[in-house]
Amino acid sequence: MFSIFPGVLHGYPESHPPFPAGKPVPYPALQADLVIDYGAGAPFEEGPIRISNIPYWGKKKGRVTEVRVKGRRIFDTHTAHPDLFFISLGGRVFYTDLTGDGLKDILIYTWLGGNGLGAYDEMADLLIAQADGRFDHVTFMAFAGGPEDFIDVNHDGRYEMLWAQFHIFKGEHSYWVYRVVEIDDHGLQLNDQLLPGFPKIIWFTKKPNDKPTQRLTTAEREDLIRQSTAAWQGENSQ
Ligand SMILES: [Ca+2]
Repeated sequence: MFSIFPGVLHGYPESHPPFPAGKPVPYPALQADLVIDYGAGAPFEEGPIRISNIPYWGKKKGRVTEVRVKGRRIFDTHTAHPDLFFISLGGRVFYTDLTGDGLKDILIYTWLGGNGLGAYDEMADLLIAQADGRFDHVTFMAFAGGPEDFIDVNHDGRYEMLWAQFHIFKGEHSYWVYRVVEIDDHGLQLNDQLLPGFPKIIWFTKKPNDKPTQRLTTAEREDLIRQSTAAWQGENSQ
């Protein structure tokens, strides 16, 4: 899990979690193998799949995560995000079945730098395995993303993602906004109805807090959720 303080790397904010703090999350949690870790150079291979981190050519900074299937490059982070790559310091890759079809998917987090909280903004690329051996690619922004963000909220063997976002609202107070994202065979979509109590909005305080805020009026809450939805639609390609 993640804390807003430097040193711990991933997951939703441990200090402001969307579930009661200090207790197990009450839903099946994703088990995911970390097969590439930031600067690590060793490639991962399984069957026809090869995943590697290689230095960003022409620059001293940054690494490219590359995925090949039967030797053919099907994805690399530099081509997928050329405008962002000058600030990237590489990524982490998890190899796991998110959709419950028995085929392992590839989840790539590329670090884009802190956001002022001493925290981590990341570009996430999800390659969803298809029965014919291809992968469908979707992109989303993650705040300190990691496997902890994935739980099976409706116990159907297919994981959902808790999407965490940090909003400064009306220039006064800051809030964590948690949304539920459904993962189907080809992409991602917001579906808060899957989990009672979501969207969940938690006031950012200096001390840990897991309680949904009571500070917002209904109109303010709806406004904040609209901003969150716009951010999801603006930052994600499918
Ligand atoms: Ca599910």
